[in-house]
Amino acid sequence: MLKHERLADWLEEIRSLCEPDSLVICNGSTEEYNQMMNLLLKSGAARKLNETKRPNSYLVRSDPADVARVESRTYICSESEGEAGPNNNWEDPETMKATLHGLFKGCMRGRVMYVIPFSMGPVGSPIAHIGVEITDSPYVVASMHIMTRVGEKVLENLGRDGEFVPCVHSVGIPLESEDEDSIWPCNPENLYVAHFPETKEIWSFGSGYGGNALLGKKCFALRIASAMAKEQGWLAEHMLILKLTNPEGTSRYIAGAFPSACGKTNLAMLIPTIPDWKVETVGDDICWMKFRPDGRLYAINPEAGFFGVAPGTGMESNPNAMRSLEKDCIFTNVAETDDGDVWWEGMGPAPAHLIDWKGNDWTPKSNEPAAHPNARFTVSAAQCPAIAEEWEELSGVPISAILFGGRRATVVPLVNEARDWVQGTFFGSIVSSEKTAAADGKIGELRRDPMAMLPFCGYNMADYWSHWINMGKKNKDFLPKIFYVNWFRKDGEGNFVWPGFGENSRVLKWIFDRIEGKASAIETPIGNLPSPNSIDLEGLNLSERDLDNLLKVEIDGWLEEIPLIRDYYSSYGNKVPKELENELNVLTEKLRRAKKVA
Ligand code: OXD
Ligand code: MN
Repeated sequence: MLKHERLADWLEEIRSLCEPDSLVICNGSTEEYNQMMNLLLKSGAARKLNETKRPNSYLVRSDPADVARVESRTYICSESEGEAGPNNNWEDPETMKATLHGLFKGCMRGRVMYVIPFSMGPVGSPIAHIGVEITDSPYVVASMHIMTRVGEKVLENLGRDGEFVPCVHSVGIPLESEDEDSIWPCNPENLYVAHFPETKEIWSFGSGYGGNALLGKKCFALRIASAMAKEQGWLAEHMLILKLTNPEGTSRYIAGAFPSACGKTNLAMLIPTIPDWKVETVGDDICWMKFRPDGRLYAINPEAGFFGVAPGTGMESNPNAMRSLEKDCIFTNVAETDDGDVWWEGMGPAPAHLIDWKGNDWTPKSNEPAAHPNARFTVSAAQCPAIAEEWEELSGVPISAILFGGRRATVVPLVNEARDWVQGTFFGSIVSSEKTAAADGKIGELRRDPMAMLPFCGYNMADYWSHWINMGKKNKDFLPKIFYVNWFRKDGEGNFVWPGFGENSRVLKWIFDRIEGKASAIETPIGNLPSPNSIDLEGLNLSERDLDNLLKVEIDGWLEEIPLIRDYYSSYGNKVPKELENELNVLTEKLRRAKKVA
C-alpha cells in the first residue's frame, strides 16, 4: 500500500521490534480524531466538557508523574560528546541504540501502533519538512492532528523517496492479555528522549506528555531541525512570528526569541494600545527561516496549533488566546468547574469549588494550585482571532526584525538595536533571565539561555553561534535588524517599571520605524538606544525617572556582567566564534572609556 519503500521497510522494522497487536496509518481526518478522543473517554483519561460552554472540547488528566518535559532524560547522541556540547546530555549513539532496543522490544504488545505522517509547515512549502511519528498513544495522535498537518497529503508529498525524520514513541507499558490498562500509561523510571543528529532520528520512551511525546515540536522542529539547519544553511529557532501593521497599512514581520515564562504567546497575540496599529499572529513558539532567491530571509511557523501554558492566560493577559479556546480544544491538567468547564490560576476569580488537576476536590482554601503550573491547552492556530491570513503561505513571510529578550530587573534596557548582525548574534548569545527567586535582580542568580535555545539546540551551542555568524555573511543587504528587548525592569521598590502587555506595541512601533528609517536612535557603548522622545509614550503615565530607568546605559552593571559572560563563554572551551569574543572585548573597552569620561 505504501509506495515509499524506505518508509515501508522502517515501519516493518519498528513493528517487529515493538510487537503491537495491529498497525494503523493515520489519515488526519475528523473521524480519526473523534475515534482517538472516544478511546480516551473510554479509558477515563479524558472527560468531555460541557457542550454548551465549551463545544467539542476535552479535559485530559495525565499521571502526576508525567507532567512536563524531562530535560535530565533528554539526550543528543552525536558521534562525539564535543559535538553535543556542554549544553546537552550526551550518550554514544550505539550505546543509546542498544538501551533503546532493549526497552522498545515488545513494548507495544496489546496496543495499536499508530503511524502519523506529518508535515512541519504547510505541505509543499520549500521551508517545510516531513516527519513520521510511530506511537502507541491515542492522546499523541489527537494532539498531533492539532499541532501538525497529518495524513494523505503528507504521504503524497513524500512520494516514493522523499526525506522524512523517523520519530518512534511509546508510553513504555506493554499490555499482556490479562492486564488492565492504566488510565495514563507511562514509565517515568525508564524515560528517554533521544535524538540522533547524524541520522536525524528521534526515539522517545516512557512519557505520554507534551514535548516528550509530541515529537514534531521540540524534538524535531528544534533539536533535529537545528542540526539540519546548520548542515543546510538555514535557521530553526525558538521564536514567535508576528505581523505588525502601521496606520498607513504597511506590514512588517518580526520574529522573537524569549525563554520560557517571558510572555512569547502573549506578545504574538498582542492587542496594541496605540491607535490604528495592528498585531497579527503567524506563530507563537517555533520559527524556521530560509533565504529565498530574492535574498531575504523568509519564515514559516512549522506548527499548526498552539500548545500553550494555561495558568496565567486570561482575558487581561491574552484575550486572543482566550477567544481561541472557546471550542475544539484539548485541555490537559487544568481544573474542572462544577458545570463541566475548565479553570486555571490567572483565568479570573476562583470558583468556590473545583475538581483539581489530580481529580480531587479543591476550594480557594486549598494549599495547592487547582491547575498544574504546566497545564496546557492544545488548539488549532486557525482558531485564533488574531491569526494572520498569510500564516500558511507556502513561501513564508519575509522577516524584517529579530528580537531577543529575557526577564531582567536591571542592566538590560527596554530596547537596544544591534549595529549589525554580529552584534545581534552577540545579544542573542548573552540572553539571560532571572530565576523568579531573584526578584531583586542579583547578577549571580541569572540563568543564561542563549537565543532561548538552551534546552533545544541539537548540537554544541558554540557551533550554533558560529552558524549564526555564518548566516550573517549571506545576503548582507537584506538581513533582518536585531534588537534586545526587556519588558521586566524593576524600580527600587521591586515594581515593574514598564506596564508590558499591549503597551509593548510602543516598543514594536519604534522597532518598525527603525526598519523604515523613521525613528531616531543614539549610539551608546552597548548599542543603539531610542533617542529622547522617539518612543511614542502618548497616553502612558510614565515619569521622567521611569523613562530614564528604562533607557539608561548602566555602565557599572554592564561592567559587572562582563566577567559573567566571559565565564559563560569559557564553559564552551575554545569553540566560541572569534567574532563574539571580539564583540565582548569591544563592549568592555567602550564601557571602560565611558566610565572614565563619566
Ligand atoms: C514550550 C517550552 O513548551 O518552551 O514551548 O517549554
Ligand atoms: Mn517553547
